[in-house]
Amino acid sequence: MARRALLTGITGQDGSYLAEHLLSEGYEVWGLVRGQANPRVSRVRKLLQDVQLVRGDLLDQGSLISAVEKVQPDEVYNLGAISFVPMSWEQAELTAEVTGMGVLRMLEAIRVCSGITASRGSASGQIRFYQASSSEMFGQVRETPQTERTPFHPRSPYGVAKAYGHFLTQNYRESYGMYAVSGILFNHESPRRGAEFVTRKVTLGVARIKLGMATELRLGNLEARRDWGYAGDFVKAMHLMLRAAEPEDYVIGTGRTQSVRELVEAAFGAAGLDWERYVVCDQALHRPAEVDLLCADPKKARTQLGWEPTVSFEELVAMMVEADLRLLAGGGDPDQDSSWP
Ligand code: NDP
Ligand code: GDR
Repeated sequence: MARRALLTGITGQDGSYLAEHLLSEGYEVWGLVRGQANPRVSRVRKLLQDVQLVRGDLLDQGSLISAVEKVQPDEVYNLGAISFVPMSWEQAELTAEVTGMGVLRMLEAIRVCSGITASRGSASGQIRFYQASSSEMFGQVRETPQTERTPFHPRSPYGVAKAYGHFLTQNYRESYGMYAVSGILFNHESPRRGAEFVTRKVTLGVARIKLGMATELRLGNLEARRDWGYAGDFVKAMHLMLRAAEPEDYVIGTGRTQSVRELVEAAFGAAGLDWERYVVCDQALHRPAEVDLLCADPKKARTQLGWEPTVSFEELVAMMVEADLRLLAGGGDPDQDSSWP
């Protein structure tokens, strides 16, 4: 029988790539969708015809229990979150509820549906759980590069909520013997990345300027450094983690770090433009507390899971610029567009 996976966050970037990967591995894939008329569902239906949908919300415990009961998954991937860091200062409580408490609700849904208690652990056939943890938990980093053992110092309500979900996942593993793991993923991008994140904002900005649709691009802190990889590579690591013999947490990143300034240079360069003529630095886009530097040490994932990134930073930027030039030249609207490349 095909293994069955339930994904929260199916309408997001990672949900789409992970669903494609699991389908290619012969899985039956279910996606949790919220809202009575969620506009992003049509995008999922168009791209992923073989994914089945079930209604539910990370804010609603009963809906998660119903979804797990209905789907009877072998694996649950919790990708759903409020994931845009600046929004977590504006709506800190909602971020705590969705990004933090949502993890508790999903773990409880699995525990209740599996009949697991403190005295009665789960036997074979248990549901395996993946939590989308984040390098934002490292925040003001204590060492570089960051490993599975680097202490956390989150710098945003988002990072704090992710740290809660991370420790809770470890705690359910230790308390109940659940197969529950966290992937501490560094930034990963693609032509399906939300337009609010800096890589996509830059590649869309480049495409608009190149096509004569804009004359400038306003950005915040150009000095921040990130370890940027390709989302299509990173979702494969999620799956490898859930298929490993032992439940363990892993850092997933490329091991290279670039500044936002270098990202901008690469993206404008890929379109034959000089970035200094177009980029405007806007103090209003700086964050109340910044994460200055992230760089992964993915050695554990390489040695234990055999995972390696396949797309370089330069290839990723070129891929995104090309996709956005195609999208906008074809009359597509990145905010409305229902066709994902
Ligand atoms: P996106 O922002 O693209 O997707 C977020 C998803 O969460 C959407 O499908 C959204 O659904 C869903 N969601 C939001 N609120 C709720 C809710 N109340 N109940 C159920 N679902 C909800 O994120 P990514 O795909 O980029 O990231 C996936 C996960 O990985 C997130 O948890 C993110 O925090 C984490 N992460 C991402 C990294 C990255 O670089 N991309 C790095 C490290 C961690 P809807 O359409 O209904 O809004
Ligand atoms: P991040 O991604 O906060 O790392 O979180 P984002 O792309 O938003 O920011 C990266 C860096 O770029 C700087 N920056 C800008 N950022 C945005 N969005 N817009 C701008 O105009 C701009 N100018 C400069 C930021 O200050 C920051 O330093 C992402 C999300 O996917 C999280 O959910 C995930 O957990 C982490 O990556 C790992």
